[in-house]
Amino acid sequence: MRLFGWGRKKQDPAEQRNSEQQNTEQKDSEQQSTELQYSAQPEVGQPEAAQPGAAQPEPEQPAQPDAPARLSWAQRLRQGLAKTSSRLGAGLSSLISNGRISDEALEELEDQLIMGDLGVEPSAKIAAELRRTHFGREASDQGFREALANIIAGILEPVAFALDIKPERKPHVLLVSGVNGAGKTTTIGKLAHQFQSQGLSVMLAAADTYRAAAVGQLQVWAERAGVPIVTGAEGGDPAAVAYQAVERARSEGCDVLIIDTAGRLHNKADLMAELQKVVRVVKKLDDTAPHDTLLVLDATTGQNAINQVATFKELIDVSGLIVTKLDGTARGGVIVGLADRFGLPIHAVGVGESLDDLAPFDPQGFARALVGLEA
Ligand SMILES: Nc1nc2c(ncn2[C@@H]2O[C@H](COP(=O)(O)OP(=O)(O)OP(=O)(O)O)[C@@H](O)[C@H]2O)c(=O)[nH]1
Ligand SMILES: [Mg+2]
Repeated sequence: MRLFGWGRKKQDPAEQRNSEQQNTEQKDSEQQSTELQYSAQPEVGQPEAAQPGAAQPEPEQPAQPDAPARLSWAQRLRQGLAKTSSRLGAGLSSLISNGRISDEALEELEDQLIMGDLGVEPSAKIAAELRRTHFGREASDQGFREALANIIAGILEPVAFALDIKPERKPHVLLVSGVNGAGKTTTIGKLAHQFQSQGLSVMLAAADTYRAAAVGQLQVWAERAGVPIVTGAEGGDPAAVAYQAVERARSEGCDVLIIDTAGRLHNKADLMAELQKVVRVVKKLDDTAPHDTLLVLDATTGQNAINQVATFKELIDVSGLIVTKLDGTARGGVIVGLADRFGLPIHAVGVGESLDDLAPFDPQGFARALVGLEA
């Protein structure tokens, strides 16, 4: 069963990762720094500051039924990308002011794309492709944007894969990783809701035992989505929580188990050891699990998201990405860089803080929104 009921099916993970590895090994070796930098978002409930029993941060309430109609996810994405597209848009309009595409114009475009967080290499590729197809030719503003959107969509299409959930695994295990504040817990709530509404039975596992408020946050999302949750003691062993959760999901015949993990530990080595232990322990019960290892990335961190993928890929066998906060950032162009550099599936994008704010990754829609075109 596929999340959202559409989208291409992911390749066999082993096959996917082999080809992806070949594709990126060279690029990885070119990477200057893969140091893990944490999200720019303020940390919710620092471990030192949190007291047992302290009030849990209250996540935003879902929209009321009688609230004014919310924007569709595509509108929110467009609004979120407006900052990028208006910057690019101004650049694009000046490029074709004399009706033709010049050398200077293409150089300017490349700079605009880099500033739009698409990354140096993809920006150069896009400009080169436009040169090949449009140099010296007459172009209208609309036509030029269409050409640009098509080239960008061409980079994104190979990575747009829906999550392919196999309920017969009972449970299909999703391990969710990412730096602190990336949006893991929120995304898990949204995923649980999506799966539930598709008729799947879902269970959550609160394997972020490091931060005092983390379990409470996941509990709130479990209630909203109406799904059971397995928790452990604060400061307890996250791998033990994951193990119990797989056992319970199995005994209750659950279709999907989603495991939340810590985004920040004392240091990177601890984070690595903890994630790897969770994977090892889950494999004791099912050596094919976790069936998806998702890395959640905060689009507002821009190019740092690239470093996060490189780092997590060293720690765990990342099978796909979910990019959050595209509703409010001028840095959404980073998705193009992620697609170009890693070729990892991008399963979905976060476009807000409510249950319904997880959208399938639509390369055409995204590319058009990025350059300021209607869907
Ligand atoms: N605007 C917007 N905010 C989001 C989105 N996804 C998550 N957030 C917000 O980002 C903040 C951090 O989200 P969490 O889900 O707690 O992040 P996390 O990765 O679990 O963080 P840690 O548990 O600290 O590692 C919260 O305030 C969320 O409401 C999104 O798609 N759009
Ligand atoms: Mg969390």
